Order: sequence, then C-alpha cells, then structure tokens
Amino acid sequence: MTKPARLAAFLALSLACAAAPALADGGVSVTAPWARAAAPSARNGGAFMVVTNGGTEPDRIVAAQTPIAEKAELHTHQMDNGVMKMRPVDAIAVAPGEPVTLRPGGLHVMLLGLKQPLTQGSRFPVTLTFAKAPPVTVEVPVLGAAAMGPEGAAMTHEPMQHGAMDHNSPEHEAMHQQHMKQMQQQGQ
Ligand SMILES: [Cu+2]
Repeated sequence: MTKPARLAAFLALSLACAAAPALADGGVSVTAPWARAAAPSARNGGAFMVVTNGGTEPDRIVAAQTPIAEKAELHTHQMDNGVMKMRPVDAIAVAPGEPVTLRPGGLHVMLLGLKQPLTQGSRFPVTLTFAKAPPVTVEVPVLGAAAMGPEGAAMTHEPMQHGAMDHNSPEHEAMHQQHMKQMQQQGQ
C-alpha cells in the first residue's frame, strides 16, 4: 500500500470506530408495551412499557403521543392524604442501565380523551419523545381488563407484577421479604 492509501484506510477505520459509540449512546429502547382493555364508554386509559437506556448519558422521557387519544400525558401515582392519586409529571428520568417500568399504580402514559375504545386484541401506536435520544414509536397491544402485564415481561419487585410469578417458591418469598424491608426503610 502507498503511504496516502494507508492513511486513507486508517482515516476510514477511525471514522467507523468513532461512529459506533455515538449510535450506542442514543440506545434507548422501549419493550414490553401493553394496555388494559376498557369499557367502550371509558374516556381515558393507560399505556405501560419498559424503557431502557443502553447509552452512557442520562436521558428523560419528555412527552408521549398517540393518535387514539386527544392527549397523552406522563403520569405518576402519589399518596395524597392516604389516597393514591394520579399526577402529571414533566419528565421521567431514564438512567443508563436502569430500566424504568411504566405500570399500573406507578408511572404510566395517560391517554386522555380516547378516540377509539381499548378493545382486547387491538393495537395502537405510542410515541415517546426523549430529551436526547430520537423518538421511539411502539405498537401497544391491548390485553384483557384484568391483565397484569405482557406474558414473559421482566419480573420486578412491584406487587402489581406478581400475577405472573410463582408465589410459592422460596425465591419469591425471600424476594418479598427483601422488598418489604426496603419499603419500610424507605418509609422512615
Ligand atoms: Cu394517569
């Protein structure tokens, strides 16, 4: 190889290497989306999913959108005088390597003013907008009215997700104890 050719090859390789981490850095993924079926008269609904930041920089979900509702908001649940209430939040932080689970009773995408009913077996798109990463659109399947989450979804310590687990296993019992201890510690 001539000297300029070698230099060109080196430069091409450098550029390729430099591009790879940039792509990985925008690596926000949205998995296990689902919603619960609701009566045709229901005005509002929720969409749930797991958001994972595969990059190295903290990111935030700043907005949600769907064509099936007049408005989509980011909501959380909070205790207010002993009553669990929903409250809009400006953003949901997604730290690298710490998947955030949107679920009933916790953080969720609130669908306000449904334009079509959430019928079991149907699907609808939801687009999440991030502070840094490009927007992600997922197809959200509508599960049964009593669904606790999609089949095979990642297990969490949240009581709402226990429906899919073996409650009699010693592992589950240990996890439950651990979880209760954490809750008590957090409550102090
Ligand atoms: Cu809500």
